[in-house]
Amino acid sequence: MSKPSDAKPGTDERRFISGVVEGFYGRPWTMEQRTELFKREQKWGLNTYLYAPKDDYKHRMYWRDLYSAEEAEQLIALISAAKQHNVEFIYAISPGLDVTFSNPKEVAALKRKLDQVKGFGCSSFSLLFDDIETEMCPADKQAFGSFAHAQVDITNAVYQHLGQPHTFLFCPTDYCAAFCTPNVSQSSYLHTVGEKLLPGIDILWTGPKVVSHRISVESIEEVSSVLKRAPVIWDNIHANDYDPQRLFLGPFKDRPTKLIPKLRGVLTNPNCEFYPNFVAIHTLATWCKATAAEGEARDVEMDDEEYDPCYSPQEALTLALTDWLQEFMSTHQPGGLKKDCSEEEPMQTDVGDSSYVPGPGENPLYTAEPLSLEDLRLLSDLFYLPYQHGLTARTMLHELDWLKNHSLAATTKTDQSAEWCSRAQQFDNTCEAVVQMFNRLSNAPNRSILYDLYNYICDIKSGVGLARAYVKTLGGQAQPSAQLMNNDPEPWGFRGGLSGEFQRMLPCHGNRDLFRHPPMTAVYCIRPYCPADKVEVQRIFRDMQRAAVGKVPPMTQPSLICDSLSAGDMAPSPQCAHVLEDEMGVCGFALALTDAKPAAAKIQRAVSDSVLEDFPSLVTIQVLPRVTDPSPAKRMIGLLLSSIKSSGSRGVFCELRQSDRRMIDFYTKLGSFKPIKMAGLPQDTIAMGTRL
Ligand code: GDL
Repeated sequence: MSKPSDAKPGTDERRFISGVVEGFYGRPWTMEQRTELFKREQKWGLNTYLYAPKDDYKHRMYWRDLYSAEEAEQLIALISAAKQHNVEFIYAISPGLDVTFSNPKEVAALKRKLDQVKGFGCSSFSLLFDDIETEMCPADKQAFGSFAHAQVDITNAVYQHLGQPHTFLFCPTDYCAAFCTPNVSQSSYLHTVGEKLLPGIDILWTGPKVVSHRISVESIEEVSSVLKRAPVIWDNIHANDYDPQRLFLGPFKDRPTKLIPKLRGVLTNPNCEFYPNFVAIHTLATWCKATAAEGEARDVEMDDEEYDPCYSPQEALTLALTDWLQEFMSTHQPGGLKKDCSEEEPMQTDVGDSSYVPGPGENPLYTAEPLSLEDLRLLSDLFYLPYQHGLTARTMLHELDWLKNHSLAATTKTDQSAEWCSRAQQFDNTCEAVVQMFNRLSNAPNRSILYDLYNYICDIKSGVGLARAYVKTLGGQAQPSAQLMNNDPEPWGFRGGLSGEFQRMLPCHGNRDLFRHPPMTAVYCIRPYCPADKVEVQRIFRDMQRAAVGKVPPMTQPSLICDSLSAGDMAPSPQCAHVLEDEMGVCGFALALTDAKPAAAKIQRAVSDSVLEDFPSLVTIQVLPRVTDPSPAKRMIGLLLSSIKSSGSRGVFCELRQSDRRMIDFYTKLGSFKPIKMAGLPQDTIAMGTRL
């Protein structure tokens, strides 16, 4: 057995693997784009590129076929470009569609192919078994105890054949917790892989799901103990190959930096379009560097699970967008304008006749303001992350919803209120900002980025345009145009193609909006709160605080008496706490203290005896916006109030931030809660109470 090929004793033998996996379905990147990627990786401190384009013929479907002389030349150049930029090139192959594991000829074919690539100068390899049929053929069933045994056998053989490369990655078929039967810790597939795969082979893992919303330290500890090694995360957070209308320009997030020492590495499998991946890769690089700040920051014990002292997604995004803005201005790319554009110059730089000066009475040259950082922020907000829209997008959806529900058609009033008009105007301004962003993007000198973004920005411009026109008709400012009313609309009047049509025929459009989930099909469970719920309750509390106040950091908000309950600093009274669950987990809570005094004392708030006489108990309730049905929250508060009453209490009160319109609405609609006067209430907060 030969020694690991490129281990450099005392150097970076086990350096953290960080970089990009080109592992999506669809058109692979070009050699030119990949070389550009290596440059960027080097500049930003990332060290690895995993070559795994699903629809590259010879990576997967025709994995046995050797490369032609011409292809070989290209791969040799690519591998050497990676070396030049200090990026480790890992060549991956996916034989799982049709390999017969037990046939020695198949094993030989695999070795032959990888030997050829080794001959191109590549010294790191990977075998991928994701997205394949799990049923073995009869010959393999006879030869192997299980699918895991078959995969491990061929992987170990190839790894040894190649001389135990320094980096060798294996992608299991069960590559995320959701795929494990019955779960990670009891998966016999993963246990076999963990026990039998040679220790020098690292294992790829996408987290709890294929596209993981969050990846927790606990989940990685669990899988590492089964795999007997720290995994390399194959992160699909920015992958968009599953939906042609989506693109992800938000920051790498919801992976605590505490994960870094628990992982062997992270590779992001980003958007299919090469150029828009600037943010995905740049923010991953910032995240990977977060260990540098480790020492003192790690000592800070933060209660907020989501707060990461070493990494701020918003700051990382700003850094990325600031650099990206420069990139938009660059003309050094295929199809870019030949001439640098300064701010004063017209953007339409027709190289052939740039000296044209319009005469008197003629059209002035078309001019456009240069793209700004704010434009890019807006763009990122509109195309944010798979489980979250950016702030502006959320605000627009929220405002449209409000405008719709509070328009004349929805109320009995005869005139749109001043508030309605001002919010409609604000909505219109944001729509206009989207249009302006589109115009400035279309004029950016870097055409390569623009062309990758074009379909997406056109689509959002149309979507926003429709919403804008609708709000105008609600406000009575515009008559629906002949085009809108027409029975023979233009094709853009029926968007989304056949797939869109199928979606619209399914209940609730067959999907779950990030903004609003279908309420009717959800089943809710209300159960007593237990100490293990503390973390989820804290998360909901923080999420809702952020959503209510936008960008204001939670610590700068005034303290409310009930905060210590929601934040888990004080335990609720026995039998006076419930949580609400739906199929995705805990989605709400209702907590109470039969005696509010200790909670008030904790934040040094003097509540008058007369208030406490009438309302001695304290309640707090929160429900995530995905619960659009108000009845579960009503039931929860009903249960809570009856427990408080049976403890002998005469009344309850709650405190609310003015910004928390949803909860104020909720209590108001209950009818029994009325605003109460309370001395010493912080600014912008109100108190409501009810007798029992
Ligand atoms: C997957 C595929 C990946 C694809 C991604 C997102 C892995 C290991 N495999 O399951 O090729 O791009 O989903 O659609 O993630």
